[in-house]
Parts: sequence; C-alpha cells; structure tokens
Amino acid sequence: VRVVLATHNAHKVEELRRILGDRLVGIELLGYDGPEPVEDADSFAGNALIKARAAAEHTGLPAIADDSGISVDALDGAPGIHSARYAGTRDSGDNLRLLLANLVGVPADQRGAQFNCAAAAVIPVDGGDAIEHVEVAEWPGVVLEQPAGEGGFGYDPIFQPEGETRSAGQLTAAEKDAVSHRTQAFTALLPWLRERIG
Ligand code: ITT
Repeated sequence: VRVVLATHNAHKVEELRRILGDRLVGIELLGYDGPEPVEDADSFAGNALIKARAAAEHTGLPAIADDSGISVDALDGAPGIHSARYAGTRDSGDNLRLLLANLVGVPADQRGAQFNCAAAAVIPVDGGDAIEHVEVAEWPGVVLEQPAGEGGFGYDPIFQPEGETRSAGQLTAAEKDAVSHRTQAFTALLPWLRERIG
C-alpha cells in the first residue's frame, strides 16, 4: 500500500522514516512535492489535517502529515503554530535566536516549554468523503539560555527535555526518537491507519 508523506521538511521525513521504520512493513512511504496549502488553522491538529487533505486530494492516495512546533509558557505559547517562520523566514538559526532574545532575563524556573506534534491521516474514499484522523502529543522541557549540540534540527539545540541535562540537539537520534513529540503522535496514528489500509 502506498502512503504519501505530506511534508516538504527533509528533517521531518528523516525522523519519520526512522521512527516508523520496521513498523512500515507493507507500506511504501512516498515523498510529496505537490502544492503546499495555506496553513491557516489555529491549531497544530487543524494545520496537520490541511496538509494531509491537500496531499490526499492531489495524489488520490492516503496521506499523512506532521504539524509541529515549540510553545513557550513565558511567551503565552509562542511561537507555537508559527514556529517554522517565527523570525519571518524559515532560517532555524534566526528563529532560535529570536526566541532566545525574547526570553532574555527570564529565570530558569520560568523557562518551561514544550514541543508539540500533530500527526494527521486522510484516506480518500471513492465517491464519498475522505476519512480523517489526527493524534496530538507533547514533549515537555525548558528553553536553555544558549544553543548546545549539533544534532536534530530546528529548535533542538535550545530545548532541554524534562529529566535531561542535555539539549535535544545533544541527544542521539535514538534517544530523541525514544520519547519525542513526533514519536508519540505517529506511534498513536499508525494503528488507526493500519486498520483502514491493511
Ligand atoms: P511541512 O509543513 O512541509 O511539514 P514545516 O517545516 O513548514 O514543514 P511546520 O509548519 O510544522 O513544518 O513547522 C514546524 C517547525 O517547528 C519546524 O520548522 C521546526 O522549526 C520546529 N520543530 C518541529 N519539530 C521539531 C523538532 O523535533 N525539533 C526541533 N524543532 C522542531
């Protein structure tokens, strides 16, 4: 069975292939370079569904999508769904520098944050409405005062997961995959998809 992975972010594709790995038996995960829909929902779940719907409509195949980001308590949840372009561009260096700048002077015990991930699946139905499902998950931690580590992507170097002394950028891929927001959301989504596409 072919399933389209509706993301243009190569880091997400890499993580999802790792996370889903062996569990993809019987599923051929295809890349997607079709049109990018406007992500104008007000939640991770809403935007993940918009992306999965667009890819399913464009290809006629079942599609899965990831919408994710970091939500910082001291900034009332910003950058949240705007994480990819927080500083106005997709440059993750600019984005994480702006986040650090906006937290200057905020003490360690008030730097709580979480990574969020919504994992959506949309399955087209001949002559009927597509069936849809979404799972959301969170990975709690704190925002560090400066970046550490070269691993991962995006905000990983400035995020220290709860119970860790290292940033997410200092974890090995396997360590991140064991607990991440993305792992949790897609681990929950996969059984739903399996039941419906065989
Ligand atoms: P697609 O819409 O094509 O999937 P995107 O990068 O635009 O790709 P999002 O709108 O979901 O995706 O933005 C998510 C941003 O949140 C991403 O660009 C990172 O900056 C950040 N992010 C998400 N997951 C992350 C993770 O595991 N580690 C670090 N940063 C992450």
